[in-house]
Amino acid sequence: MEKKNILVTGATGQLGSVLTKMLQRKHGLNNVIASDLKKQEHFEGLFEFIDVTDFDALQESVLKNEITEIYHLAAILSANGEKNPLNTWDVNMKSLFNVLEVSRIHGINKVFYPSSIAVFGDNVKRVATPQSSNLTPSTVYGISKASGENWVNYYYTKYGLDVRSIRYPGIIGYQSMPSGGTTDYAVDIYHKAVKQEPFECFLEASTELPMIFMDDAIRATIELMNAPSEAISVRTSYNVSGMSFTPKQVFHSIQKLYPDFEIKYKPDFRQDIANSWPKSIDDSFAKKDWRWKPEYDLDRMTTIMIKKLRAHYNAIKI
Ligand code: NAD
Ligand code: AKB
Repeated sequence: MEKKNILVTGATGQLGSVLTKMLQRKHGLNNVIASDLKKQEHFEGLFEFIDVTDFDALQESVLKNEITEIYHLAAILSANGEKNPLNTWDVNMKSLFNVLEVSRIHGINKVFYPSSIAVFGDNVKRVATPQSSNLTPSTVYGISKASGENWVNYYYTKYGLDVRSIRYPGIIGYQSMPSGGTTDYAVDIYHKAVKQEPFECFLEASTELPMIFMDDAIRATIELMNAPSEAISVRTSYNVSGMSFTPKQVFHSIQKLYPDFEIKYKPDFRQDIANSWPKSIDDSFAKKDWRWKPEYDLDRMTTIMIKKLRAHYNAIKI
């Protein structure tokens, strides 16, 4: 296998903490540099504090570590992003430009850039939203991701930089907590069920959104990054689908294991964001180009989430 030195930005986050471990398993502990503004308590492996909006800091790490591949995950997500829109734009775009420029200048082989279902807005078909839709996002986060998709396409077309991207649905996993997103409720609800606490949901019972189990999200990322370049026909960002459900449906799925579990609905500002997003995604390009196929539906995911979180909370004796 070709030797890679991989840099992950935003490696302490919900996705980054799990993806970093997977990359360490595949490429070796000494070939993956995790970076973020903050560090996980018991992090194992190589870690650097890098603010990705600082070009010099990023460049120094790339040169020192002879980086060949970058997974650029650092970002401010949809709900937090609305609290300070100009700062969100600044962080999300500046960090992306720094990654693209450093990659262009120093001949990085491959870059991964995550986009989101947040790129879609009111002007799309809400069910099985097509790959090529009119993007009119409702949040600054979505605007930054839609712009980012065009910029990665620009760097591919103009400079031949091999950037690959997925429009993730809401990611659900037991390994890490989400922060500042609109789909975060779908992780929190499992923690509350296992701790046998009632759950207050910030979305209405019938709000259907596209979601994906962490294992599927990680596998999609690795499969896209391993796909032969000539198979990749989408150089903005691929629609990828896992499952779709409402708060009421995930509640009922959990109730099969916790019949006394209780939920209350108290929608807040995140309801408007969720209302502007698709209910489900058409991922036929990903299926055709790199044979994408999700493995988890709602009930299968629920069984694993509950089993793993029970073990976690038993170990720390709640
Ligand atoms: P997260 O908020 O959990 O983690 C983001 C990380 O980026 C944080 O640890 C934060 O400290 C770091 N960060 C922020 N600003 C930084 C900076 N200037 N320099 C360095 N690090 C900085 O997010 P996540 O859920 O892990 O998402 C990772 C990526 O995947 C993001 O780009 C996000 O837009 C995308 N995505 C996530 C989801 C999801 O449901 N989790 C869905 C769609 C897309
Ligand atoms: C969010 O809710 O902001 C993220 C996303 C779908 O991009 N989870």
